[in-house]
Amino acid sequence: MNTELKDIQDREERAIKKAKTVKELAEVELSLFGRKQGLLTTVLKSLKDKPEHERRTFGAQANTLKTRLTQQIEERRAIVGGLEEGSEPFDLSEPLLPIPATGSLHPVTQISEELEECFSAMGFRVLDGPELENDFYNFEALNHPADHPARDMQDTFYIKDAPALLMRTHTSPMQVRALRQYGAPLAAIVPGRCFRNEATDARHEHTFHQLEGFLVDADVSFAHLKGVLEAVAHQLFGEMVRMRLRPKYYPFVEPGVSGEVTCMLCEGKGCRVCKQTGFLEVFGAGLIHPNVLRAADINARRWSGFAFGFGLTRLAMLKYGITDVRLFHSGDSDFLKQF
Ligand code: FA5
Repeated sequence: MNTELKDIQDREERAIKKAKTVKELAEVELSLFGRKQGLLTTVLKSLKDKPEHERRTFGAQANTLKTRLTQQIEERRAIVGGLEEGSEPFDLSEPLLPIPATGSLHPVTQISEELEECFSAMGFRVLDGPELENDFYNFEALNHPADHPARDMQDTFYIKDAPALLMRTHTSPMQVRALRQYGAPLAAIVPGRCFRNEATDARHEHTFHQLEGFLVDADVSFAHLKGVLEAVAHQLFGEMVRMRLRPKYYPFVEPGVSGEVTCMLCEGKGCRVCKQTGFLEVFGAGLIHPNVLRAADINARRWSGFAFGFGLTRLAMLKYGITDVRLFHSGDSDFLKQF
């Protein structure tokens, strides 16, 4: 390489490496390629004065150098480009700043875990069941034959081209599935997601969580059911909470009740959420209908049982003072950060 070009290469490569900011780099670039006084511009302009035999080699070398230096400037600009003027280049060995606090469990998961612990201590096993159910387990086996008007109380989402499949409307199908699998005696709870075709409001969502519980044994009575539910209500909300049971029709229990606890949002005074009653319905319950035991291949003369279904989402509303159920699935991080 021509010595003049070699000198420019060595000196300018050092200048490019030394540049710590975009501004310094722009100065090097200008000194090299500036239109009027740029070093390489002047060299290339001087080509025409060179003798014919030198012009070709010198021109080729000068152009190669121009490409090489332009490329190095671009590479250096990518490195220093993101940095503030005057700041040091990125130091990979620098220790990390403290990482902001990680997330927390969703309030429904928290209440579900609390209940799982409470029921496990009473000897219930914890089971899981399918969210995509079939008509038999969701309705038929639970004493809702086809065309039974009680099906209208739980409309849901059906699967196109598979009319027997539906999104489960409650966790009760697991009563039959579990009894078929494990037989009697059995005590189990099943927390899980349920779906209903609802006109949503402050208390109703199309997707919500329930926690099913059932116990099948010899001579199970309504008193056992009441005792277990009261123990759970006190564990969750304290000894002061009042629970009331009112008759309610469910085809799969006989007798059936709706269970309500003091509305914590208004402390029993009456509000929008409890519809001014001072109580909020949080579960359905009753003694398991013999037809359900038979559908689960259990001898209904020998065994009896109780079952209940808690609205987990409603419990979380009560416990944490949440006034609108639609917040749970809103994805609002300000809401979630509070738990
Ligand atoms: C049932 O779903 C019955 N499977 C419960 C049951 C189990 C009764 C075992 C008897 C024996 P119900 O439709 O009432 O019942 O719902 C139970 C609870 O789920 C309600 O008390 C309520 O807290 C909650 N729930 C029901 N629908 C919704 C909804 N759309 N949004 C939020 N929570 C709901």
